[in-house]
Amino acid sequence: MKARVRLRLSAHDAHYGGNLVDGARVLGLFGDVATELCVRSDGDEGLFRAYDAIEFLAPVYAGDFLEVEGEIVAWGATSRKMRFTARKIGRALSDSAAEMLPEPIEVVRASGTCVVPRGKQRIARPPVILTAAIVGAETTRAQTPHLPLLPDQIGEEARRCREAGAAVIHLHAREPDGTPTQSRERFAQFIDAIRARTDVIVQTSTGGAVGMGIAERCQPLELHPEMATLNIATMNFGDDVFENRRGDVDTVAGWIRERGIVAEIECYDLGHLDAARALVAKGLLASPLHFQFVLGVPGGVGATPRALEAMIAELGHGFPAETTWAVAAVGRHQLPMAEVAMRLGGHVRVGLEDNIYVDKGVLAKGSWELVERAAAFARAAGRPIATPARARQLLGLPERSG
Ligand code: KMH
Ligand code: ZN
Repeated sequence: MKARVRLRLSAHDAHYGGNLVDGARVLGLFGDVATELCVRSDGDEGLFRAYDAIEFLAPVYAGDFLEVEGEIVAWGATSRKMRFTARKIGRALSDSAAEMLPEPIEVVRASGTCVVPRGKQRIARPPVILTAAIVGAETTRAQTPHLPLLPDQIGEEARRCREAGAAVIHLHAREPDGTPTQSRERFAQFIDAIRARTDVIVQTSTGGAVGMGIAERCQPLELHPEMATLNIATMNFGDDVFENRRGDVDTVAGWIRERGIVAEIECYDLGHLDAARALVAKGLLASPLHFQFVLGVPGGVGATPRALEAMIAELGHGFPAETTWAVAAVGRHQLPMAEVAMRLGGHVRVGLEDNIYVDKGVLAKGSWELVERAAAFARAAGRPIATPARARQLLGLPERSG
């Protein structure tokens, strides 16, 4: 969420010799922008609690035109962390001459926190969609005895995840001995077991396991699931190569689209957003778009807030405004990055596919335990947890009866 003011500083604003404007004047403008952000986010003016950084980068003079921008970059239950920048976009010359600058000059940069007490929050925070990735293709029973493999185990795991707050189940299939499979029949059994117990959205994988062919991977699409993943580029995947050739990606996107299935676009790196942009341009992806930022796969982008912010920033260029995004971080990054995503306004995926530990050295007793943890983060960030029905609305899926 952003807010912006543009204004011209007058002779009244000059405080020091040589027509120099004091830095406090610009901080006052940051305060105005912060107030607008609080009004937009919470329907309340809020209170500015503290700056944690302020940098004065270039002098400001009477006669300068400033553009001041602020953005909420993280949300707590009552805190709104903000980033500000003031840029000089024009200036007075001599006599009545003036010019607009060909390139803005950044004059002040800051970050700080505003607080809106709970009782004054008049606008509800957006709900968070929790996805549980309960099976995967790589996690093994040798790593964790809690991995579900049989239809009844899958159905029970999905039910427990739903109880813990999950609205979506990201689904892979396995043979009873744990071998990954994309068999249509196996998926049908798993989906039936889930449907018999709960109303979650089932999102089938078209990624399968590394080494599988595209046709093999796409068998679950024949079952017309509500959602399916779309993997967007070839990459190293640990010691393996996860092959997603451009022509194949186009084909899979076309199959998903022609069946009316909602795609979840899996992006493991910054450049994958460019690949997605190209698919939008070709008409192979339709709005509303939903992205999964998979962070921390060896071969993809690292699981850091910095990387995530760069990926979110890409969504502001050439993608529809209603685009949604989620984070699935792998291994020990799963829960910390889930919390970051929640505070940045995103959705979250957790589960044994990506991480088997709930605490350092403590195995999660199931994906549901990781969902419980993610749900607690959501509550701490003041975000309601989307039911499957609400998630269907947010993701542009038709309502489902029964
Ligand atoms: N098993 C990974 C190689 C997806 O589900 O679409 C790919 C994967 C992605 O899990
Ligand atoms: Zn997967």
